[in-house]
Amino acid sequence: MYNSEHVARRGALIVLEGLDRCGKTTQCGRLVSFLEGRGLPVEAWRFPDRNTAIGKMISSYLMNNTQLDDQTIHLLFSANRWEKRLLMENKLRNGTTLVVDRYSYSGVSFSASKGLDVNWCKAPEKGLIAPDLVIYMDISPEEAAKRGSYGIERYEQLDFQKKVAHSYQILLDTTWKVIDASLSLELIENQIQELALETIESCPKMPLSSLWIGD
Ligand code: DGP
Repeated sequence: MYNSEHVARRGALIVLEGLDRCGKTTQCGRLVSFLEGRGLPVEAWRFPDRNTAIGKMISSYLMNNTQLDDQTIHLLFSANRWEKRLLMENKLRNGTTLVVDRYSYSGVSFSASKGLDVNWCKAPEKGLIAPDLVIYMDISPEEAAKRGSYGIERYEQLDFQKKVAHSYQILLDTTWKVIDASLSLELIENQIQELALETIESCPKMPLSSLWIGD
């Protein structure tokens, strides 16, 4: 007879999303330090993962060193998540919480902003592990752009970021937690900590599930 008490606690899949310069990367780092400080098993992840062979192709594209058509780069970003899916599942099942800087929502939002169909963009993401918590760090594209000049990477342009902001709104659902990314670092950090702790506490009762199956 299946007894849930005998199942080891699993880790939580926590994803931070938002426009370039919204502060995600800083907040991911702070959250990981906070959880480590509490003695919780946690790892910082990010997509794209530029260390793999696919990730290097993506990085070269982002740096404008190679040209690829929109569909091809979309599928490479997706493949970069798929090549990490099994490792991700193993870590979560072994009790490690993963704090992930960008996930499939970036995949769909950035590609849809180039004019690709949203459902076409979602298709290759279907079956990846569904996050337990998606935090959207909400900032206007204009304010994000003021935070320091954009670098040389392909998508770091105000007009394009405006389109990405619009695409995120299409994906946003009631399960997402939206945080005002114009608040102070500390206020944002506190809100994220609270959401993460609640999720880590409650998610072991829920099985891992798949993203966008049935959509
Ligand atoms: P980052 O390493 O988080 O700065 O991301 C690099 C850039 O790539 C950033 O402009 C966001 C974009 N990006 C991240 N994930 C995806 C994705 O899956 N698809 C597309 N098209 N762009 C993405």
